[in-house]
Amino acid sequence: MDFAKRILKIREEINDHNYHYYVLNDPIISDSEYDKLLHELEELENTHPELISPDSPTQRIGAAPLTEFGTIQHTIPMQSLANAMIDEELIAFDKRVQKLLETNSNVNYIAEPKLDGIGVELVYKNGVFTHGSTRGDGITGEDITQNLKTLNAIPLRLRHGNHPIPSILEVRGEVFITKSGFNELNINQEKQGDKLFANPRNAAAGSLRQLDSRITAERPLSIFCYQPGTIEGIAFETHMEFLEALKTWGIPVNPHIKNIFGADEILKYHHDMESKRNNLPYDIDGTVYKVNSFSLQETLGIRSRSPRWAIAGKFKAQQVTTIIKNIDVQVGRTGAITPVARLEPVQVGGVTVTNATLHNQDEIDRKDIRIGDTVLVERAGDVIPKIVKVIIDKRPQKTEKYQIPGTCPICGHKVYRSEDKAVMRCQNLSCPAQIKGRIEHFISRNALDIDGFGEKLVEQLVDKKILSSVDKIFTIKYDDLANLDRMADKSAKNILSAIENSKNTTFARFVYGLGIRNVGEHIAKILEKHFNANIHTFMNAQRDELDNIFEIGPIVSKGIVQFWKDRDNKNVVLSSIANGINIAKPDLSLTAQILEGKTFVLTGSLETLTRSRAKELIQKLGGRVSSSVSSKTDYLVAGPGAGGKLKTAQKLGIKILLEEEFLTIIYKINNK
Ligand code: D41
Repeated sequence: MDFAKRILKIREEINDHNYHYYVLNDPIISDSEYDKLLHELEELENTHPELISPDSPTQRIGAAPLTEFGTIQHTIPMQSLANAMIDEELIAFDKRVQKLLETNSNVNYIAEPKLDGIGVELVYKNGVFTHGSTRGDGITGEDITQNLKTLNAIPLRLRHGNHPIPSILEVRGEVFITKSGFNELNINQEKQGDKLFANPRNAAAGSLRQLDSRITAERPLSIFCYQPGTIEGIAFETHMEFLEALKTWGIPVNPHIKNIFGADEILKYHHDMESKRNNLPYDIDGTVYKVNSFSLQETLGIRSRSPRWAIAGKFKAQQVTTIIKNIDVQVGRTGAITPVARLEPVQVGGVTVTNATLHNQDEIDRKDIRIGDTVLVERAGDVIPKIVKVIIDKRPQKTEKYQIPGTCPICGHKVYRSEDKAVMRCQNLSCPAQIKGRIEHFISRNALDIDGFGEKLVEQLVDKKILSSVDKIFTIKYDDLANLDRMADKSAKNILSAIENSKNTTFARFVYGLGIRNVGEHIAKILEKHFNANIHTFMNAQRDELDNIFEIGPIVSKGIVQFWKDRDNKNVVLSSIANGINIAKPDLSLTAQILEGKTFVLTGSLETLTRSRAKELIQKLGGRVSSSVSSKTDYLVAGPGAGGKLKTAQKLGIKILLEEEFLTIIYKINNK
């Protein structure tokens, strides 16, 4: 058999099936048959790696994870859309277009559903997909080529239809997740103990933002394209011709797009789509109307950031009334207390809602929400709807104003309200609702940095009640670990030795690890200096002393005092010390504040230092480390793989240091 021929044949078949599925919306084989073809191709390519080509369907997945996204300039800015909230504004849009075009006849528009997804741009050079980016600020987007390649809906090579292949094709579209794909994704997230997505749009955004495209590949993403960018090698007269050409090239276009004339048909399309919206397999939040003729589009032009030839008609948020059966209080992983209304189940926009978030006490007071009230709820794309207002006429007799309890519903400790925010918080280090998150933070890289102690291990140890607070980490015994599922003798010993090593730590790491509200790494370092690494004086510090520390404001100091008011938090620290935590005095040889006032950004990979160690060194020398480059940056330390940040720094004329140069500075100071 001729392997080369067979490989080409299967690739073509797979591409054909993608075309039938995503463009024609009419699949001709089952998912399992499709998988079989892909599998056969993989095997053939494995045995003949010299025949692999970059546009083979097997090459969608498996690219190495990135450390950050690069940036891509859009050759033509991605504009915004003006919005019409009510019918009259759609009519006014059509009147304006007629007036500007000096015509009384019905204008030809293309009507499109407005997908609630993530705007992207795809670039094809001579028919080959080369780049893909997010919308960003419309001028510069993030380079998400690797992630977009994983979408079967995006052809890696354009099909030869009845239009020639342009030498350059930039096309814009909306990446989305279907409602059913979203539900399945959330079921999986829940199974794995991961955070649930609030709506399909967030799920699509989160999936496209993965640095590891192998995660993106597992998400049920799809795309519909709707707008040209730069096109070279072929010209179109109308928007509809362009959309038709996209389909012949194998690029998906929404099947509900329609050719229409005049304001009456705009309104009819808008109302039709609004009534269909709940039956569509994906979320739409309105409709879009574009003047069909490209030359008329040009005549109309652009005003500030949106074209005069297009408008979006927004749907009204979907509202219904129901009754609040009860109000519960939930404690998040960071201790935030959120009141949740339990509703009489009701259908809104095709989904059943049973809960609504009440945000905080201020929101409850402002709307005077009470148990037993009949309320108007609104679903704006989110699964968790909002309460718009109380229908006061329907309020039963003898209701009471609702007040969030003053103690945590999980651990019973007092809850606090931060000065700047309306949110109440439980600050108990050992609150069962927060303990997993607190432990994960405590052992994380920039805190105690315990190697090999992953999320799954924390989960098992908390569930088995071996860990009920962070100090218990230091009393873990070999048997505690060895008895866990899939724990090898060697791993158990490694973890114990990592725990042992972590006991020699610094004040700043330890205090940061405690997760005191608003005490990040930088503040922890300031506290270390001020208290000369004495944790006991820190635990007993009063408001006025903290307030007087330079760079520490009232919100931070209030949070600290509240944290230590809880005796159990002090006990956790004392027990950690009793179990061997040793807090080192700051390293005086490095305290020359030679980098005082200098801001550093680190990018790319460093070869002799870990990022957190580099950060520590800079901070010890009085410098600051920031995560993004701006005109305030003094130095960019760039290692291999540096991308967007390096470019920005070069543009801004910021001093760039290679790792070696950076180390020389540190080394010199260290030897003074
Ligand atoms: O479906 C959409 N979300 C959609 C968005 C669409 N069908 N067409 C669009 N057309 C444009 C113009 C006319 C400005 C090129 C858009 C958007 N813009 C858009 N979406 C978000 C910002 C801009």
